[in-house]
This record gives sequence, C-alpha cells and structure tokens, in this order.
Amino acid sequence: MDDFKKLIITAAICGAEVTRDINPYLPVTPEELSDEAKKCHDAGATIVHLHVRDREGKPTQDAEIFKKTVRLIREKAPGMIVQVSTGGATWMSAEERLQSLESEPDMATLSTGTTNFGRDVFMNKYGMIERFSAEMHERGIIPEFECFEVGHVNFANYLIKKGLVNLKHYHYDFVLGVPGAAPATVETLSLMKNMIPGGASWCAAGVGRHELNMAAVAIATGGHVRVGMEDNIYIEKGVLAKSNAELVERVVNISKNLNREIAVADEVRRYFGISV
Ligand code: KMH
Ligand code: ZN
Repeated sequence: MDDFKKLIITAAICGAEVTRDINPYLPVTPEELSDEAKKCHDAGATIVHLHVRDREGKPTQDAEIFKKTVRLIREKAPGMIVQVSTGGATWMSAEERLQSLESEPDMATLSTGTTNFGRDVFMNKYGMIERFSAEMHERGIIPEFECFEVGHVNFANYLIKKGLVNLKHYHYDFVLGVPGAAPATVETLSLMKNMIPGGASWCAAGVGRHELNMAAVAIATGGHVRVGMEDNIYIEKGVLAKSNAELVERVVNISKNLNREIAVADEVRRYFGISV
C-alpha cells in the first residue's frame, strides 16, 4: 500500500513536438526553460520534465545545452527535481538520446516500449531499454517508467522482476492520448494503474484536450499528475496557455478543491530516494 498521499505535480514545459508557431509562449532557450521551471515550482510543481532545443528551436539532446539548462534550473529553483528526457524526438538515435544523462539530473525518463507516435514510430527496443536503464543505474539517476501502452507497464514490471531495475521506489508515468497509442480514458488508466507493483506510484499525462480530465481522475484516485506544453498548449478551449505555470495552477486548484494537499520537493525527494 502506498502511504504517500500528497499530490506530486510534474511540469513538462517544452517537449519535442510543439513549436513556437503553434504556441508563441513556448519556452525554448536555457534561460526561458529555467525561468519557466521556477514559475512552475513556485506554482506547486515539484518535478520538471525537461527537453531542450538548439539555437533554431529544434529538439536536441545536446549534453552542453542540457548541462546549462539544468544548472540554471538548480540556481533559480533550488530543490526542484530535474527529470531529463531520454526519449528526445522520434528520429533520434539511442546515442543521441542518452546524452541528456551527462547533465547529472535527479531523474530521467525510461520509455519501456515502442509505439506509434502520430505518423512516426517512437522506437524503444528491448536492448535499448536495458542499456538506458543500466546507464541510469551507473550514474545514480532515478528512472521514471514512461508508458504509452499497457504493454509498456508490463515490460517495466518485467525489468523489476528480473532485477534489471532495483530501486527504493518505482514511479510510472502513463502518457495517454498520443495518436496511435493508448487512449486517454478512465478504463485505460484503471487498467494500467492496477498493473503496477504494490508501493509504486503513478502519474497521468493526458495529451491535448485530455490533459485536464486525466489530471482530475488521477487527483481523485490517488495518482499524480503531469501537465505542461509538451502535452497540451491550451488553458481553455481555443485559448493558449501563456505559461506552463497556468497549467500547474489549474491542477493545484482542482486538488485543493478535492482536499488533496500538494507535495513539496523535499518530501518527494525522500519518497523517491533522491538526496535532499
Ligand atoms: N518526444 C517523444 C517522442 C520522453 O520524454 O522520454 C518522446 C518523449 C518521451 O517525449
Ligand atoms: Zn518528454
């Protein structure tokens, strides 16, 4: 039984797919990303899920850009848990994707299976997952299992059972509503959350218009929440979010109305086994 009751909010502030053409408020430079992380932290987010961009605003896993961004986040939002993406963008090689780990983050995403991702394929072969997991283990970085499909939960469980991942605490993120992958429904979410091992925690990330509903269901059923422009760029129908912090604030308000307290970073660090 999981006895951590407070809500953990992850802010996915940039991602690899959204562009400034679609939302001009998207943060992309290390300065903008770190300012945005601080705003989200102040609003109640304890984890920042981080992708970075190059000078042209294109997704990159460049180690130096990650290092600079992580350093700035730590200066501006001390204590906030930094979780880098190892998913990157669909066209990137494993080598490219792994570069983000050089920034010495607290956590990193570990996608536990391949999926259709819009018109592309997000490739995560068995051997890649093992390699990513081993790299994180060697560097003392805590993985978050990134599950776009039911089979990905199954594979994360398999890694634990085989001793390929051995942690104090396991945390799963269910990203639902990606075109071509599992739908953002209560049924899918229930199925996935009921598959995880006892004591593990889970987070829901609904894509697009599903972000709000999935967040509400997760808050009401003991899960945690990921919001941000990586997944959804609107604060209401047809109205762009001007900041990721607006999306965080909306979730904080729902949670407070449902009498669920918001966790602070040090509590989450202790829960996940990350040094405070
Ligand atoms: N951009 C997606 C293809 C992750 O951050 O680890 C992969 C992704 C997952 O965003
Ligand atoms: Zn991501």
